[in-house]
Amino acid sequence: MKPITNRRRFLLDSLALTGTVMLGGCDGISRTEWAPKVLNSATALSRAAQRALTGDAMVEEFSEADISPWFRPNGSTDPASVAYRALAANGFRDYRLEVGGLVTHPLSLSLDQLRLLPNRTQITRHDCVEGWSVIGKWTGVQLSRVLQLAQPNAAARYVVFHCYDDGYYESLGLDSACHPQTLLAWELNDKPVPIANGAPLRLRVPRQLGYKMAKYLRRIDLVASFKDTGGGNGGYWEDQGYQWYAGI
Ligand SMILES: Nc1nc2c(c(=O)[nH]1)N[C@H]1C(S)=C(S)[C@@H](COP(=O)(O)O)O[C@H]1N2
Ligand SMILES: [Mo]
Repeated sequence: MKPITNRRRFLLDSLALTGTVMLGGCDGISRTEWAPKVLNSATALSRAAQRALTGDAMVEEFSEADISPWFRPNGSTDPASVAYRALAANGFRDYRLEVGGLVTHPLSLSLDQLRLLPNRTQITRHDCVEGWSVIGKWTGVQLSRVLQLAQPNAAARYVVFHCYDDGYYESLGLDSACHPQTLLAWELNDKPVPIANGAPLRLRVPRQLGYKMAKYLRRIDLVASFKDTGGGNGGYWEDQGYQWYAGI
């Protein structure tokens, strides 16, 4: 057991982790929930087919020897927004992840606070829809842990991820959001996530295609529907016609 230092206690208190009973979050999510009505039937079908085959299965995790020498960056690799440039110039010390929408406890989490939550490290394969794959080692916190703190209310069905490269966004159903391999990651291959790969914090959801894994996370919103976000299809690439679930 690590001693609880004053700093650690301060960070924990400011998360309201002490003296609160954590219920809800991912605990109440039905594992048999049917594909939501907002999906077009082709997407709903492929999602149902995927679930029939894999259920809540974990994707394969690899060994250190399998790690790709270079984790090929794709899409945005250096966001130009004023807000992002300011954060990067200061080594992301002022970074906060905002968690809001349909939650009982909106959160504003520093990287130090996120690191105090239980960590998970996983070596997984990243599959881009363009047809290439890379294997990397990611460390972060399970998204389910953060949702437990925020306490989504009963109307919440989806988690929407907003990014610092303005215009990019993504969404997951609560089932994917609560999967044990779904992480908010701050380390790639034992180092802080490089800017090219989504610094300081990016989503990892290795059962789904690369474009689901939003980089440069700015804000996470719990919503009942994503039809009023962006083009209404649940993500930047989905708005160009790509599948929403995008299972691998
Ligand atoms: N914010 C943001 N997230 C993003 C993208 C992007 O352009 N912006 N590209 C996506 C795509 S298509 C892929 S394959 C992966 C690439 O992650 P990488 O740069 O770490 O390889 O990030 C995804 N997440
Ligand atoms: Mo991709």
